[in-house]
Amino acid sequence: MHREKPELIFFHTGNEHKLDEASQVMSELQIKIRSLKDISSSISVVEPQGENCAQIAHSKIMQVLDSVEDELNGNWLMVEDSGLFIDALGGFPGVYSSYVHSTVGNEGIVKLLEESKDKSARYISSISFWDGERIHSVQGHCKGRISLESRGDSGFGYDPIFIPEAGDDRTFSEMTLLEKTALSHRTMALKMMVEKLNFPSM
Ligand code: ITT
Repeated sequence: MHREKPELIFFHTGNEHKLDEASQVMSELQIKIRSLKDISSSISVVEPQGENCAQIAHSKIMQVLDSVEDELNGNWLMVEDSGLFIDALGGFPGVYSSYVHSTVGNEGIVKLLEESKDKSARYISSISFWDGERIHSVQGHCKGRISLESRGDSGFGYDPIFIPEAGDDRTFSEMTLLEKTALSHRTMALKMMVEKLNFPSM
């Protein structure tokens, strides 16, 4: 299927870092990312429960579309659900990443892993998007490992303790925005979103 490349995509998220990362990645493709809050301030979404990020992202976009489809004027809309999946903890915190981060935080995760030899983990990003006609889903991931020492000031969430496998020994928080987006799960999902519709101009 061939579609025209969109000039603008509205992103429903309460996380400014996700917006910054998506804007940076998509600017290279001449696509603007704008917060959905810019056109609609009263969207009420009940944070969906689900077994995986893809299910959660899908339920979220259905709810958001229900309340804003008329205001989109044919523009695209995206939502993203993401999380950190740690192998030695059976994928925890996974779909609970946001809650776990705001409760026990990075220190709590480090404590759980202190005795474990296996520090491998991955970030997953699931994007559900509306192209004006239908909903599509894509997923990106980024393999890495957990650092027992928290390092760096940039990024957000688990970035101070996440060392991406494709990088050097630095955590995501020790990298610039450009360095993180060159490797991240979110970038992989965003690029798949663009490729999925196989724009003729790309
Ligand atoms: P929205 O749902 O409003 O988009 P959120 O931050 O609540 O924002 P999620 O529900 O998708 O997002 O939760 C994902 C959590 O996983 C996030 O809050 C972080 O704790 C963690 N996470 C996901 N991607 C991350 C990244 O690139 N860097 C650091 N932590 C990340």
